[in-house]
Amino acid sequence: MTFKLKPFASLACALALSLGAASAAQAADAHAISIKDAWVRWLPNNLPAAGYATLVNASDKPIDLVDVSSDDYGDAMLHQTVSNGSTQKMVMVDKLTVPAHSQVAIAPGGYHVMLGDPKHKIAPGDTVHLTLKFSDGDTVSAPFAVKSPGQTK
Ligand SMILES: [Cu+2]
Repeated sequence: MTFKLKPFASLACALALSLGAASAAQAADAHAISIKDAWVRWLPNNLPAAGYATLVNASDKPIDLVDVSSDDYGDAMLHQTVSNGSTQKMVMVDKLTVPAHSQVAIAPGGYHVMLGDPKHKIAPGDTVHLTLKFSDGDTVSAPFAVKSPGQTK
């Protein structure tokens, strides 16, 4: 197909390819960070849901998760559950660092993405999308499977 292009077109094409190669290392898996096992624990009565996932950093630099948003929820923010003796509370988290060549679990008992103000009816069995923004400038949108309250992973 390339040989059908006029010479200037194939030159432009080759140039685009070589420019693209510069970012190809970062784009080896499309993103330095990949998102695994993403799910949402749905709660009835319009209670906020909680999003969970494992963030895998394939790069050789630490990368921070710096923002979460969703087209499906008006509110999406990273929280951490912390224990104060016998009580637990949630605190806001500004960023979550995923070490180089490592992974971090956003999992029950630790971190969660608090999801409130659903923009449409959401129920177990649905799929919602969260957009995660990282300190390397990358933005990753991932499907999250909506599960019933009894699910733990
Ligand atoms: Cu929370």
